[in-house]
Amino acid sequence: HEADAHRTDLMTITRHVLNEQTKHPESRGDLTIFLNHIVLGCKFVCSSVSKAGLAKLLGLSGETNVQGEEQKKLDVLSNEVFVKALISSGRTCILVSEEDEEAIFVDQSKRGRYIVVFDPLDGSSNIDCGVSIGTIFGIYLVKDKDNPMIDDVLQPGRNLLAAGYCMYGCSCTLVLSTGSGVNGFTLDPSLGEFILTHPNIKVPKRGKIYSVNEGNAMNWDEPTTKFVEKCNFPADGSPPRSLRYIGSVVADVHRTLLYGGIFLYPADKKSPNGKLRLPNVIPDGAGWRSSFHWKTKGIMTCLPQSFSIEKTRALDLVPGKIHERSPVFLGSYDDVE
Ligand code: AHM
Repeated sequence: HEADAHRTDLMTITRHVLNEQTKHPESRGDLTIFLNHIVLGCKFVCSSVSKAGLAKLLGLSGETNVQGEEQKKLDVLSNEVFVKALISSGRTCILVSEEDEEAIFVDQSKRGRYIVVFDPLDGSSNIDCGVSIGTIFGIYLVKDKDNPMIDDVLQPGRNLLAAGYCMYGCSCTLVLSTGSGVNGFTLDPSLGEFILTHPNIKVPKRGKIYSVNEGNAMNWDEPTTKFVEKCNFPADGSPPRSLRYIGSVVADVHRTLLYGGIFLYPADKKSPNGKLRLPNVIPDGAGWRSSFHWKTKGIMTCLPQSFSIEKTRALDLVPGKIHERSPVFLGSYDDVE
C-alpha cells in the first residue's frame, strides 16, 4: 500500500522544499523559488547532455549552425544558462562559478540574499565517451544584501544553507541537502519533474569500496600510500576492497553516498592542494565523514558535497580565495576515521 501511495502521491522537489519551509514560519519562500531556478538549469543541462552524442549530427560545440552562428561548448552553454536562471530568480547577489575567474555581483535591481557557488558542468572531458557528469551547487546567505562583498563568499561550509548536486547518468538524479537531511530526486522525463526517490539518504557506516586515481600513486605522501596498500592487502584478515574510480567527482561521490566506502583526492607532490575545488565538494545529514589533508585547505568542489554528506571537519575550513582547491577524503564514517 505504501509503495502504491508513492506512485500516486508524487513528492516533487518543489513540494518537498515547500514542506520543509513550513517548518520555518519566518521563511518567505525565497529558497523554494531559488531552488526552482537551479532545478531549471539542471533540466536544461540534462537535456543538452543527453543530446551530446548527436552533437555532430545536430551541429553542436565548436561547429557552425544553420544561422551561421558558432555553437557553444556544453560547459560554456550550461554556465550561461545557470547564470541567467540564477540572476532572473531575483534572489541572489553573488554568483561564483567554476567556469568564471571572477565572482559575478548581481545588479542592485535584481539582487537577493543568496550567494551561490557552483560548477555548472563538472567532468566535461567525460562527455564524448558518455560517462556520467554533474552539476554541483552550494548556497550561502549574504551578511548585508545592500553591500555584498567577496568576503561573504569565503565562509566555512558549515554556514551553507543548502547544497547538492545533479548527476547526469543512467538517470538524472538531484541530491539535495537543506541541512536537515539528504534527499535524492530522480527526473521523470515524461513529467519534467524531479520526484523523491531516495528519501533521507544515509551513507553506510562502513563500505567495501575505495576510490582514488591510482595513476598518481608515485606522487602520494606516505599516509596515502599506506592507506591504499591496506585497501589492497588488509592485515586484519578482512577481504581486500574493490576499486571504483569514474574520474567524475559527482558520480564517484554519488556512489560513495549510496554504497559506502571512501573517495579520496589527496594532495600529492604534483598537486600540493589536491585537484578538487573546495566549494564543489559535499552536504550534511547523511552521516558522512569527510576530512581534509591536515596541512592544506581548499574551496569549490569540496564544500557543497561535504554538506550533503556530513557536517564535520571539511565544513570548518574557511577558504582563502574563491577558486581554492583542497585535498579531500570522504565517505563512510569508519572508513574515513
Ligand atoms: P575537470 O575540471 O577537467 O572537469 O575535472 C574535474 C574532474 C572531477 O570530476 C574528477 O573528480 C577529477 O577531475 C578527476 O581527476 P583525475 O583525472 O586527475 O583523476
